[in-house]
Amino acid sequence: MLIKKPDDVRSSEITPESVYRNRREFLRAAGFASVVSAAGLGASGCAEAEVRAASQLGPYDTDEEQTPYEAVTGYNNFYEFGTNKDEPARYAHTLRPRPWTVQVDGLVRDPKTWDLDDLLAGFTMEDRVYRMRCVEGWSMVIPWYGFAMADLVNKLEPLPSARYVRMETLVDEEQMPGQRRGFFGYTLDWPYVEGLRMDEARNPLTFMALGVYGREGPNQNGAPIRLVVPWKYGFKGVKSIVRISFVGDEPLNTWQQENSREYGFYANVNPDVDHPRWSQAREERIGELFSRDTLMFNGYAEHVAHMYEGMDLRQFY
Ligand SMILES: Nc1nc2c(c(=O)[nH]1)N[C@H]1C(S)=C(S)[C@@H](COP(=O)(O)O)O[C@H]1N2
Ligand SMILES: [Mo]
Repeated sequence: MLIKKPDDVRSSEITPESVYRNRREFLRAAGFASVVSAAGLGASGCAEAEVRAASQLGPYDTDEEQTPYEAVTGYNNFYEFGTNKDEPARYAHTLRPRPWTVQVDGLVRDPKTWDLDDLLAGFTMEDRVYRMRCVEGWSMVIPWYGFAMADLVNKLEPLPSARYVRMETLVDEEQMPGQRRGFFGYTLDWPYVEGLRMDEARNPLTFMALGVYGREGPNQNGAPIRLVVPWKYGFKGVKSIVRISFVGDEPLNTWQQENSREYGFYANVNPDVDHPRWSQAREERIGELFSRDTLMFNGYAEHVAHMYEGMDLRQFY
């Protein structure tokens, strides 16, 4: 699909840096509610970069209004840079997305450590506009830039005994200040880990994103490479991946390890199964005034429901 990249935008459409910075300060000071209203202003034509999709959506793209660039890149979860939504945008500049290596190991034909650019060689980059739903109850529509995870799986040739794929984020206190114990008061057990069943990893919707809005980066969205699984809650989308392991057993993910009563392996978006602290029936779409119903599998049931036939989704949450 076609996306108007920041490069192509007429200069009169672009927010001056100072206005942009002030908007950031404003978002930072006032938190979630103002992200919503600021995004609303953007949508109604306030001067800011109109980096939006043009026509020609592909078969997996949603035609819903895309969340403005500054909310996509200014309101993030990335605990390696702090637990507040504005902190990744403030601190992620210390991450160095190149040179970057990805260790590939486990049940795979050729276990080895790849330079990222060699790993990416031969893939065709594309844009995918997906609904994204965080378990905390907010959602966005994000135009991701990257390639199908199925292409990566095919290139790496897992053995038939591989039933799951496990992915890890970088551990480096120097690049990721949130990993310093006590720096932000609260830390996870690093590295951040996520996993998928092999059929989920090969599903045509599953995407490896290098960036958003038609280009690589920015760091706070998981540069240089992160997972995107639009029918699962946001936390499945492990960022800044340095290791991909093909394994036989279901991997324990970070949030399961943190609190297995609240977070499971599957994490499929399901309005009928509530998180112990948050109802999942409705969601706040960033940029909209009124909440909306959350859809089964985040609206992607036609592409993914068959993978879970016969499974009790209350048990496998
Ligand atoms: N390494 C790492 N990956 C992560 C997280 C994190 O804290 N660390 N947060 C997750 C959560 S909870 C969400 S909602 C998404 C947010 O992605 P975005 O900031 O690009 O919208 O990233 C996921 N990936
Ligand atoms: Mo999330």
